[in-house]
Amino acid sequence: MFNCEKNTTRPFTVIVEGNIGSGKTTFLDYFNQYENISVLAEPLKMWRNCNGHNLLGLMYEDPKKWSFTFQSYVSLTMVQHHCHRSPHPIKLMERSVYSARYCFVEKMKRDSILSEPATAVIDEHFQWLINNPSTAVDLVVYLRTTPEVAYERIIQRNRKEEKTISFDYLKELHDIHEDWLFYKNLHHCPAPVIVLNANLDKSSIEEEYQKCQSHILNAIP
Ligand code: DCP
Repeated sequence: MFNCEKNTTRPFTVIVEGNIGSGKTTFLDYFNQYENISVLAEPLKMWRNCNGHNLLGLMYEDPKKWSFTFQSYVSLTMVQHHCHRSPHPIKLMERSVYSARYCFVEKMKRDSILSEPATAVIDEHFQWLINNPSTAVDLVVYLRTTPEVAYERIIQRNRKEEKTISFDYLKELHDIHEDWLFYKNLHHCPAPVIVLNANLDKSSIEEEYQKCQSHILNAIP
């Protein structure tokens, strides 16, 4: 068993989930204003530069060749965040080992992008991880968008690696997020889920955030 928080009290841990382009970064930026919250944004920088290699870019360029490498690295960086010793009583994480397996690896498995043996290795690793206390979470915030809105945002932000993302890919990833966190008929939810309407634009989204703000801020007396 590994337990990175050994001898410390585990912070109230919130994972922020939602399709690509659903607004996770904006959500985290908003909660950054609170002094008692540690905000851990996704380690995109690391994914774009693992000892000089842009693994995110490689994964989109040649998914069959690089998806296993990329998802292995995603898993490592997510575990690092799960294990992060928060100086604050509340920790907010962008994504988790759960969405890596239940959404992205799931999609790659369905599309035969990942071979059965590669998926078997990922699954053994994942099962071991989630049986350890460090990956426990207390709340899931699901930023729910339509795939149309998420797609439009991806086009607008124009990340060079993401140019090959098709609407169909995003729609299927959306359906997987929905089945996992909204309909709850795919895999298990690691904690209670709060669903927010993340289709709203920046001018009105903060009002929507209020729906989960007290759950998060009042989690620790
Ligand atoms: N990604 C992936 N596999 C994962 C996690 C992410 O292939 N296990 C990819 C999908 C995106 C990029 O990494 O190309 C970042 O996706 P996220 O949805 O995690 O983050 P965003 O930057 O899209 O978040 P948002 O726009 O909601 O702020």
